[in-house]
Amino acid sequence: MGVVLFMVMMAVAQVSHADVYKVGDSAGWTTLGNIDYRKWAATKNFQIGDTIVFEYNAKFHNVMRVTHAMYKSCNASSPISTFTTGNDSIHITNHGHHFFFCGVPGHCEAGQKVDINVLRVSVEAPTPSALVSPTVQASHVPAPSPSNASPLIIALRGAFGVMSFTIGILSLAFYSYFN
Ligand SMILES: [Cu+2]
Repeated sequence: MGVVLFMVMMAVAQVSHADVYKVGDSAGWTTLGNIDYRKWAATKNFQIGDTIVFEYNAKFHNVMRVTHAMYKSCNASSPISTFTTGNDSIHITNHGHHFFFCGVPGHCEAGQKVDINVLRVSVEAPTPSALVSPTVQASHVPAPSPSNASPLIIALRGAFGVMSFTIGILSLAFYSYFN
């Protein structure tokens, strides 16, 4: 059962962290406005499962995924992959650094480069309590008697606000039905 619980927890954690990040936010992927993509990336907590979106005018820019060495030297000669649609979604499937720059001559040098670093350890732990107000969790969810609550349910209630809220409602219904 511990394994099942762990898998459920992982699934919930994964789902709740599938965020979409548009590089440069409203400015997008550009050389205009001297956007500091390093600064942009520094404020994000990229996770596996997230999607990175590069939005740009495909006439003037592209996206190349490159190695660290190529990234540092703005060497566009042999990218790992190249994206050219103007609205490229890159799905993050592994930890570590993901280096991207624009392969149009001069653009990387002008700062059109970004390092998407997916940390091995989550900086920001899942905060399900933020989804359900503590008041609801504390006062509206009745504590089930030991007889009708399995350890799994108790564990899930403790671990995840949303789940515990749902389970709480269910046990409340159970409670009023049988009492
Ligand atoms: Cu460019």
